[in-house]
Amino acid sequence: MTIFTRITRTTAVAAMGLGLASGAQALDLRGWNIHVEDYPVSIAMESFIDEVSEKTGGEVTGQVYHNGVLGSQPDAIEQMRLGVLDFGEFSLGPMGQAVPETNVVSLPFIFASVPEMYRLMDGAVGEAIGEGMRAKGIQPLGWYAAGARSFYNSVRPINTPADVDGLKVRVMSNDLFVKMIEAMDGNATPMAFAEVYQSLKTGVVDGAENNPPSYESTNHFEVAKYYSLTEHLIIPECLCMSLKTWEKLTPEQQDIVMTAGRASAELQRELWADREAASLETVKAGGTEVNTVADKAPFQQAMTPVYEAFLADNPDLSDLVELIRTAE
Ligand code: BDP
Repeated sequence: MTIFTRITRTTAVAAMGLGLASGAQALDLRGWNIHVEDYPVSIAMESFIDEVSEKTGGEVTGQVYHNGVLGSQPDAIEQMRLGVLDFGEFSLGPMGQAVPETNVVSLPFIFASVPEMYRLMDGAVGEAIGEGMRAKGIQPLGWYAAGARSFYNSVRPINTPADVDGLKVRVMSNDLFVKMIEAMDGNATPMAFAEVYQSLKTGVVDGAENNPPSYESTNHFEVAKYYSLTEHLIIPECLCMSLKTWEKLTPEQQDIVMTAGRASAELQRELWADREAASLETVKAGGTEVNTVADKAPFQQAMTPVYEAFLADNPDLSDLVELIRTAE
């Protein structure tokens, strides 16, 4: 949105006579998003802020800054905790540094399937992780979809853990993902999302891992042609607000924000399913060689040291790990 349209919108709201209730503070929120504008996350975030603006009669408005223009994801998480950013949509992957509970869903193969992830995040597991987030200054508003992440690279298709041996693989910023790659004798490089395309192109890394929409929307498929459906990580994402901003809202505004957050998550999950299928078609048409992995058990077995180290370092999170692993 340009400055001009923003002024026009503010003026229009005032002109409509939707003045502020006495004592209420007008808020114009800044929202962080890493994705391109037509991405499911981006569309759902726009619908969230539109609904908030409409239902609060213009008392709470905002703007979503797409394409990561407000900075990298790890930085944005810190800025949101400080209240410099008001809201954002984050993968729980890079949140582990700030919120230990989120690391549980970054464990490889922790969820048996994407539907199981939705069900558990909408219940006790989401509650427990949400508590951990609030304790660190982040108020969750809705759990968004991100499907399953799989490996892609420019060297060879991956069918067994031995195929990862020796590959230089970009991972999101979290030590767990470094350990995941090292457990298969690959070389892990934590790196900001925005730098991956160039690094693939110049051979700084051989590959990376992500879900089909991110592999496609970033054009990584143009520079890493083998996409192997290992589906090793099912990491939920979160539309969330800085607790500092949340606490500025009246109870009525908080209700509106929470309801809009949940509605936007429903919309995002619907959009996600379509985009995932479309992205796979796009990358195949672009020359990507997609292979399914007949047997995932060797990959799961290779992750034993990752789990052992995690549970040894985080004994207090073992119940949460158990809750997910034993879910029916
Ligand atoms: C995408 C997530 C995004 C991450 C990105 C990454 O939606 O939040 O930043 O992966 O790999 O799937 O960095």
